[in-house]
Formats: sequence, C-alpha cells, structure tokens
Amino acid sequence: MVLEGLANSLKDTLRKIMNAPHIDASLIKEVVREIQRALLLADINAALALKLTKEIERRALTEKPPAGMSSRDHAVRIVYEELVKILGETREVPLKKHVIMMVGLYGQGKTTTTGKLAFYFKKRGLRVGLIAGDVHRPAAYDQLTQLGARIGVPVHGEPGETRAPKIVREGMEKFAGFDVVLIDTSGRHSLEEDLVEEMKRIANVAQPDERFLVIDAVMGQAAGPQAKAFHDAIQLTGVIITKMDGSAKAGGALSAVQATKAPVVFIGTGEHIEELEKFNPPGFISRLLGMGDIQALIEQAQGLVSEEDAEETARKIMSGRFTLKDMYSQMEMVSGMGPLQKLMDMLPFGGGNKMSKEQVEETQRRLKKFKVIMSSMTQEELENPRIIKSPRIKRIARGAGVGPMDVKGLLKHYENSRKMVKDITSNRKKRKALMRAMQVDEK
Ligand SMILES: Nc1nc2c(ncn2[C@@H]2O[C@H](COP(=O)(O)OP(=O)(O)OP(=O)(O)O)[C@@H](O)[C@H]2O)c(=O)[nH]1
Ligand SMILES: [Mg+2]
Repeated sequence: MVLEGLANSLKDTLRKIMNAPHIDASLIKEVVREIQRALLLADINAALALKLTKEIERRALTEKPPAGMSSRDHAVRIVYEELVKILGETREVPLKKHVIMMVGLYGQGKTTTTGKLAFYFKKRGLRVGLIAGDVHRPAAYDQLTQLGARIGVPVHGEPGETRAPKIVREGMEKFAGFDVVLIDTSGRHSLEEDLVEEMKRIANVAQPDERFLVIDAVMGQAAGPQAKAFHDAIQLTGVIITKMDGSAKAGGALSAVQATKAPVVFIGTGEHIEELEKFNPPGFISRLLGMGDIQALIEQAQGLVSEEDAEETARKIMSGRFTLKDMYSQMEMVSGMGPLQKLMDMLPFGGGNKMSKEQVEETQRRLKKFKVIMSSMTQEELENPRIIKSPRIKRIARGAGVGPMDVKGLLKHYENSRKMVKDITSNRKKRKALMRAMQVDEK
C-alpha cells in the first residue's frame, strides 16, 4: 500500500477524534501534534506541515459545524479537506488523439511508465503506438519492444541509430493515423545542457501535446526542485511519480511536486504494467484515511439543510401533509443526522443510530436518481403525487431519461414513506415522543 506509515498514523488520529467523548481545544491540539509528526515522518516539508496543521487547528477551534453535522464529523472533515488542499490541483489527461513525450533522469521509471501508459490508453479503446527514442542506453529498445509485445502495441525503433530526432520523425510518420503516440526518451544523471538540447530537438520534431516528467518517489522532497527545473526547461504538462509503493518518502515527493504547480497526473504503484493510477487528490486522501465514505460526508455537509429548514420540514411532516418534496428533504436530512437524529430513528429512512457506509451510499444513489426524476415533474405532481398515473409516468420517465419502472419505484417509495409517517403522526404516543425528541411545539 502507498504511504502505509502515514496512513496508519492518520487513521489512529481520526479514530481518536471519533472516539472522543467531546471535541475540545486540548484534544484538537493533541491531534494536530500527531498529524504534524506523521507528516514529518512521511518527509513532508516542515514548513508545509506546520502551515497545514496550524490551519487544521484554527478551523477546528473556530468553525462551527453546519447544522446536522456532529462536531466529530466536522473535525474529521477539516482534517480531510486540509490534507486534500496540500496535494493541490490535478488535471485530467484526455482520452483523445495526441502525442505524449516522456522525459526524466536515469532510472526513474520512464520506460516502464511509457509501457503502463500505452496499456492505460489501449484498455480505454485507443490505438496506441510507441516510439523508442532512447538512443543512449543499449537495452532501451529491447525493453520497450518487450513491453509493447506484451500488451499488443507496436513499437518503432532503430537499434544502432544514434539520432533520436530521426527515429522520432520516422515513428511519427508511421503512427500518423494512431490515436496516442508515446515517445520514450533517454535519461541523464542530471539535467545537463545536452539533455535539454535533445529534449528540445525531439519536441520540435514531435510537437507533443503532453510533456510528462517521470520522477521517482524515493527522491522525496528533492523531487520538487527537479520538477521545477524540468518545468522551466521544457514546460511540463504533467508529472508522473513512480515507485509510490516502495518509498516512505512518497508524501514528500508528492507534496513537493504539487507545490511547483506542475501537476501530478499519474502515480506508479508497482512494477506491473497495470500499476498506474490517475492521481486524484480527494480520492487519494480518502483512501489514505481509510474512509471510503468521507466523500459522502463532504457532500452531506455541502447539501445539508439548515436547522430552520429541518424544523420546517419536520413540522410539515407532522402536520400530516407529506409530499414528494418532503420525502426528498427527509432523505437529504438522513445523511445529516445531528439534531434530527431522533426523528430519523423513527422515520422510514433513519433506523439505528448511524447509517452504515453502505446505507449512506445507497441513500445518496437514490437521492441522485430521485432528484432527476423529480426534476421532470410539475409543481402540482410534486405536491400531490397521487395524480401521477400512467400517461404522466411515461412523460416523466421520458423527461428524466429513465424507465417507467424507475418512476414507479419512486412513487412506491413515496407511498411506503407516507404510510409510515402517517402511522407515527396518527399515533398519539409516538407523536408525543417525536415532539419531545424534536423539541418542536405542537401548533
Ligand atoms: N516498485 C516499483 N518499481 C518501478 C515503478 N516504476 C518503475 N519501476 C522500476 O524501476 C526500474 C527502472 O525503470 P525504467 O522504466 O527502466 O526507468 P527509466 O527511467 O526508463 O531508466 P533509464 O532508461 O535507464 O533512464 C525498473 O526496475 C522498474 O521495474 C513503480 O511504480 N514501482
Ligand atoms: Mg528507459
């Protein structure tokens, strides 16, 4: 696993937050100290680690959790968001017709990564050609040819030829009708003048859309200045960090490269051809923290209803009127819990103290679908779903781009919820308990 040490310490820290009886300043300070230690151990730049932890501390001590979010979830969310922030932005490498030139120093993983990328594009249905532009290392051509043969991608090269631009020109002609052309180039011990010259000459011939620097995670923070030097020399469009699997310093390399503004686009996570990942900061941090559902937590916070809205909905529900819109807000609130937890426990979608990860995900999926379906309903239909009969179902389904069964599913869901709500609101005892739990005055 990538960055195992850092992942373990961060997980321990989050567990501490989740298990704390309450969140106070001393807990936050302790947690922040631990995060800082973990970041330093992962070779993250000390100034960056300090800035990050200061920001976590400041936000955790001053920001109020949004209505419906517990202070624990809120603290976890802050840690997550700030970690994502230091990894910064990335960019999507498009799946289109284009030319990619790979550059980098000796032994950083250029040739291996060129093969991995070829496989990546081929798997996505693009026609790929490889050009063996490394004329300095004798075995480079064979290495690329073997890789190409394994994944069924043609390789152009001329063993014995010493002029890389010539090979590249011929390769470009040969692969003119292909979707993606990948050019492997030679490495050097350092970014010397002749390497820069050669890179520029090849770039002149190939006019690559992408110039990717391949850099080894073992470099740690030193990857930052190196990426910057290459960026200054040939305007990188992306950086690929390899050997993320084997280095305790991977965090340092990652954060240092991101700080140079040459975006990390992929990471290499092993020697095998498929061990290449698109780099995605939120996903990367979620996995590091071992919280697959953290994204859901964030979305909840963003889509969370205010406390007033929540009360309004609750009041409406208890007045016996329960429309499709109410059902929707209710489902939205379920993910929020907090002050509404008691209500939710008694309502159809709540159940238990906390929804499991799967339940939250399932609710989110449903919500998305319901939202689409409901957006093609009229106001009248939303307020009074009973009028939705067969012709309307067909129209709504067509408008939402779903099948009639999906619309029927939503209506059935609504009907069940309405019955359960009715059951609660018409039973005096349940209703009283609910009012108390909600601290809503009966009007
Ligand atoms: N564990 C691990 N090993 C990798 C990864 N990427 C590359 N390697 C290994 O790193 C070594 C060097 O890789 P190459 O692809 O030959 O490096 P290069 O930059 O082309 O080297 P030169 O052409 O000599 O400059 C090989 O043994 C690869 O198997 C990775 O993501 N993880
Ligand atoms: Mg090579």
